[in-house]
Order: sequence, then C-alpha cells, then structure tokens
Amino acid sequence: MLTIYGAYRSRATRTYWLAYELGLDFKSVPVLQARRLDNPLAADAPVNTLSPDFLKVNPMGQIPAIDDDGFVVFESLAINLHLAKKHGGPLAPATLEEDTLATMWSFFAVTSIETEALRISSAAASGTLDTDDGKAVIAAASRLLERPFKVLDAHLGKAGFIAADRFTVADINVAEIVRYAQPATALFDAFPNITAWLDAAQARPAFRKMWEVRAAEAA
Ligand SMILES: N[C@@H](CCC(=O)N[C@@H](CS)C(=O)NCC(=O)O)C(=O)O
Repeated sequence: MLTIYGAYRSRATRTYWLAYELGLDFKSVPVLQARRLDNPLAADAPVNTLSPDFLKVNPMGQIPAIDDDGFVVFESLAINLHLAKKHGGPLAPATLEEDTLATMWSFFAVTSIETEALRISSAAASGTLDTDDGKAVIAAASRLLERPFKVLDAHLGKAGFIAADRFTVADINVAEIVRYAQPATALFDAFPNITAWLDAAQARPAFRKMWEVRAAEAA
C-alpha cells in the first residue's frame, strides 16, 4: 500500500497530482505544516510536521513523504520520479536519456525557480500584491526568474514538453514549481510557450481533481 503524508495546501500537490494521473490506490495521511498551528506540540494538536510520530517518517519535518510498501521517501521530486518509474506507462521515462532529462529539469526547477516563485506566491497569499512592498517583491523575483524562464520557454518552444515528446512526470515536477510564480502575470505574458504549456498541464483531469480537493481543504 502507498501512503502519502501531506496536505493539499503544500508541496504534496505534486505527489497527489501524479498519484491521480497514475490511478494509484493510496492512503492519504493528513499532516499539517507546524507553522500553521499555534502550538504544534500540544497534546490535542493535529498531526503536523513536528509531531514525533511524523518525524519518525521524515526527520526533516517536511511534507510530502511517502511510505511505499515499507520504502520511505521524502523530497517531493524524488518521490515523484520514484512513483513514475515504479508504475511505468507514458508518464515514466522510457529511456536513460529521458530519465536524465527528467532529473535535470526537476533539479533546474527546484534550484533556479522555486525560491523566487515562492516569494511571489507568498506575496499573493498574504494579499500584498497591490501594495508597494508587494510590487517590489514581484519585480525583484520576476527579474531573477527571467533567465530560467527564458531557458524554459525556449526549450518548450522546441520540444513542447519537458523531458520527452509527451507529458511525463517531469512536466508535473516543473509545472508545480512554476505554478507558484503565476500571480506575476506580467512575467508570464513575456513567455508564451511556458504559459501555453502550463495552461495545458493544469487542464488535465488529474490536476483538476487534485485542485478540487485542495480547494476543499481548510486554508
Ligand atoms: N524540498 C522539500 C521541501 C518540503 C517542504 O518544505 N515542505 C513544506 C510544506 S510545502 C513543509 O513541510 N514545511 C514544514 C513546516 O512549515 O512546518 C520537498 O520538495 O519535498
């Protein structure tokens, strides 16, 4: 049995999306981010990233993590690469080259895009996008995202997808990182190939299903 520890308002969305794409039978164990709770160590606190039982699963105290028939993995992108390769089919890399490209673009997204994209998503979540401070955050993050977006946009213009001639796990890994920057609409206006690729990814039934469950989860 596959157990996914996470929350739909967290990086676990990547794994839930993939699990829906693959049609996996899984158990979801809700684990909240400790920072969302006043007293995460209180006896009556819901299971969270600082709960002793969860720290036995992921000593980093972060979601998502999985227990796949006793094989425990943390780090969302590694989890997704593992699940795709284990279950095969069109979402999995079909060759060593596709596997390497899926790894390369996943690392690219997490090292060159995620930090700045999260700044944009945090500004949007805190409702400060229209303030001077919020505009300054968006401008600074957008400037730093210009180079990786240029590289990604050129790649998608030629290839259409991230690591193969079809939608794969690599598209999910990269799309779920690029999504955090979406509130910076002017940035996306400058990169039409990224915009078209992300729109198509987010129109997939498995993304929509994940997004519906996320919307129903307490903010
Ligand atoms: N690099 C890790 C980062 C995981 C991470 O930071 N997750 C956040 C939620 S999105 C978390 O669990 N934070 C702990 C907390 O806020 O208490 C991954 O991709 O899995």
